[in-house]
Amino acid sequence: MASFSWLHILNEKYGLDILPSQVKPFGDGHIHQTFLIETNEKILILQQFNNQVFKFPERISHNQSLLIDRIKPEDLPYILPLPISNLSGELFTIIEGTFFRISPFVQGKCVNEIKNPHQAYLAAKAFAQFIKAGIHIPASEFQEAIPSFHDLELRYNQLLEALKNTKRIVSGDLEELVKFYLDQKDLVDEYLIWKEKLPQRLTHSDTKINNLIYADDFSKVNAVIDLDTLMAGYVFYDFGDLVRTVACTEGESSTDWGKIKVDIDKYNALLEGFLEVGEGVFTEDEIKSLPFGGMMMTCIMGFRFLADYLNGNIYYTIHYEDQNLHRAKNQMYLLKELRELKS
Ligand code: GN1
Ligand code: MG
Repeated sequence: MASFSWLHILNEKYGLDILPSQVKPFGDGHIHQTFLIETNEKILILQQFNNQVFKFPERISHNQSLLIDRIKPEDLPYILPLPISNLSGELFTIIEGTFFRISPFVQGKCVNEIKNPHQAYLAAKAFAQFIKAGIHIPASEFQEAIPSFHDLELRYNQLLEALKNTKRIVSGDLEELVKFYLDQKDLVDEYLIWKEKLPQRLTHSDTKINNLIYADDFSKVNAVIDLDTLMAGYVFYDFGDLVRTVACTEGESSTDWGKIKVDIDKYNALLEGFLEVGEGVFTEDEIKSLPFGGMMMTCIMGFRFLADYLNGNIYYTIHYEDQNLHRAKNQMYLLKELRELKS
C-alpha cells in the first residue's frame, strides 16, 4: 500500500482523520491523480493536482469562486462538486510544493462510453445547461486556466514546433499521421472565421463524457465534474468535445481502427439535447457553428496527442509508449468520418 506521507498534513489542514487504507486510486483522468477516500462517515474525492499542466492554480480558484458566487444552484438540475475549503478557507492545500484539494463525492456512474442515444441527449442537455446558467456572467471575468487552451491555430503551430524539435524518426505510419494533421489547415482557417463571428461564453471546456456523472440507473445527470478549465470559450467547444467522445463507436483509447465510426443516432441526440436548452439562448451563428465543433475538437485533440508523442510524452498520462500516437491515430479516423458527415 502507498504510504501517502502527506496524509497527516492534509488531515490537519482539513480537520479530518483519514487513514492510508481509506485512500484508493480513482477514475480515468489524464492529468491529475485522483483518489477516493472512504471512511465510515463519508466519501470524498482527493486530487493531487498537476501544476505542471495547470501553471496558474490561482486562476482556477478565481474562476471557481466566481462560479460559486454568481451561479444560481436552482438554474442547474445537478450538482457542481467544487472543492471544499480547508481550515484556512483555501480551495487548494499546498504541501511541499504539491497541490491537493478535496471535493465532495457524487454517487453515480462515470463512464468512458455511453450505451444509447438517450444518454447522449442527457449529456448534451447537461453541458448546455451549464453554459446557459453562466450566460449572465461576462465571459471576460473568467481568467484563462490554460492560456489559449482550445486555440486551434496555436495548437497547429505547437504541432509544427514539436515536429521541428522531435527526437523521433518521422517515417512510415508516423509520417502519414503527421501529414494528415498538417493537411487539416482548412479547419484552422474556418476556426479563425468563427472566432470573428461568435460571442464568448463561460464554457466548461472539457466536456468529454467521463466528466459527467449519471444517476446509477442513467435516468438523469447527477453532476458535471472536472471544473478546472471553465473559462471563456465558444459554445462549439463544448458541443464538439461531446461529439468527439459520445458520437463515436469507439472510445479515444481504442486501437480497433476499422471500428471507429460516427454513431449518427447519438450525434443527432446530442444536437437535440443541446438545442433544446440552447434555442433562444444561443445566437443563430452559434447554433450553425455546432457541427464545426465536432471536427474542430477532434482535430485539436489529434494535434495535441501527436505533438505530445513527438515531444516524448511529457503531457498526458500514458500506459504504454505509443499510446499518444495511437490516440492521435484514433482521432484521425474519427475526424475523417466527421468530415464525411459534413460533406
Ligand atoms: C484531458 O483531465 P482529462 O482527462 O479530463 C485534457 C483535455 C482533453 C482530454 C483528452 C487540462 O482531460 O483537454 O480533451 O484529456 N485536459 C487538459 O482525453 O489538458
Ligand atoms: Mg476528467
